[in-house]
Amino acid sequence: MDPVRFMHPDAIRALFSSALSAMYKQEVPLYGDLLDLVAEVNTQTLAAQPALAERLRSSGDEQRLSVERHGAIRVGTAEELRGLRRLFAVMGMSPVGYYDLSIAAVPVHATAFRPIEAASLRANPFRVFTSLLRLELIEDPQLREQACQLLNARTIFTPGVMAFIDRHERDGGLTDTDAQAFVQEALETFRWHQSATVSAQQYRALHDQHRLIADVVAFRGPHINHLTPRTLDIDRAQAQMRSRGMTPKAVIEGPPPRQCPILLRQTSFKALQEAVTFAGGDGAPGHHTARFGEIEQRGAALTPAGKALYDRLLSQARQALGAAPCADNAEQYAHILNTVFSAFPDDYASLRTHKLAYFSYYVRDATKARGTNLEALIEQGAVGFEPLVYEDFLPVSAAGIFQSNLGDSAKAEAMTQGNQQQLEAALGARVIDETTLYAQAQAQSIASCLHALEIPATSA
Ligand code: OOG
Ligand code: NI
Repeated sequence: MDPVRFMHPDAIRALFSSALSAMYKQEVPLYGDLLDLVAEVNTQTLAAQPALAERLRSSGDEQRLSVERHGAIRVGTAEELRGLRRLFAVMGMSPVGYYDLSIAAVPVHATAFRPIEAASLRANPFRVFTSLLRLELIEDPQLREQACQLLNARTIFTPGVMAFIDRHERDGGLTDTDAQAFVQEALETFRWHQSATVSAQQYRALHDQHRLIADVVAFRGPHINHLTPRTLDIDRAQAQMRSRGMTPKAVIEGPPPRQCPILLRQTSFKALQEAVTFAGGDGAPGHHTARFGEIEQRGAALTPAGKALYDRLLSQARQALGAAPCADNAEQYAHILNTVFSAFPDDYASLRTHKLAYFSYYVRDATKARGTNLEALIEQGAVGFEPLVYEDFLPVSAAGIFQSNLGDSAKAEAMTQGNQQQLEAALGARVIDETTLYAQAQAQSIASCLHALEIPATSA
């Protein structure tokens, strides 16, 4: 008998990510325009920078360019979050990192489901930023109770997808046919529902407490709220959004443009106002604002020391600006950010020797190797290094993305402290610490260099 053949989780993830993109393009046609814009900018950038084009070709990143994306959803209960953990596990995605958004008065905390192995990230890096509403932050007890009831009354997973998840957990995988069907069923959880589950009046009450609460509570499921392709030139893409009928958010989140990009820069077109119908006798028409399109440009992953320097400089820049970045001070903010970040070394050699970023090491020329010391091997040209790409998110940037899509007026003080244990209890699992993943990847690359050069691991 033939052994059962399972589809690789990386392949299921690729299938799901492209099916989700197709669905979202249909739901939000402007996202399709964003994809076109990004493809054009990427083509222009590659034509203008042959060295970059060559680097992407040789690393195999060129093909991956058009499939790189992340998405985001927001759920309301522990049960929903736990279900998502099991659903994403089928596609080889694990919860990584803890993000506290209450720092920006958004009543959620979050994790990102993503592949963690280098080979899987290379195969398809699709990730989903997943937020859990913190119901305890709803002040009005009656409204909190009502939200709770609405959430408990809904089921965001189809019976079909649950059956496939069970089968995956029982058998250790899904066959090709099952995987295809699983993807179709899984899409239903992410689909937009034009009819709200609440009356216009209930919607208003939830919305007035916080726009995000209405978005999570008033619908049948956690519709995907954006997808994010990768651009090679985010400044150019941002500048061209308006000519394509998109309203860009005022500033690009993250570090300023640099020779050696670090972490993550992102921007979005602002959420669209969409027609919805409310429950109740007359199915009253109304509107809801939640869904948008985003673009991202990723750079080197930073060590804790590098991240601390980044955080310090970012808050220094914001303090110097004296207000939250917005359309009126965007130019000034860009200027301040550039000036302040001149304190962050901008060449890979310094980033490495100051231990600010993580790197992957590789054998460049084994014939040049003399001795066993890693630094000496690098100097001799025997071993080379390249930055590890940052695969995660940034809390301050995420808060900025949330804010600009919830209406810029929603700026406020931190509501409370993060509570990672609470998120993990809801998730039914610990979140993986992202720093550990980068440190491991770096250590592994060093180990395999030494192995290839036949140097005992203990001597470097
Ligand atoms: C998530 C916002 C965060 C990002 O890229 O930082 C995010 C949301 O609006 O639900 O997606
Ligand atoms: Ni995003």
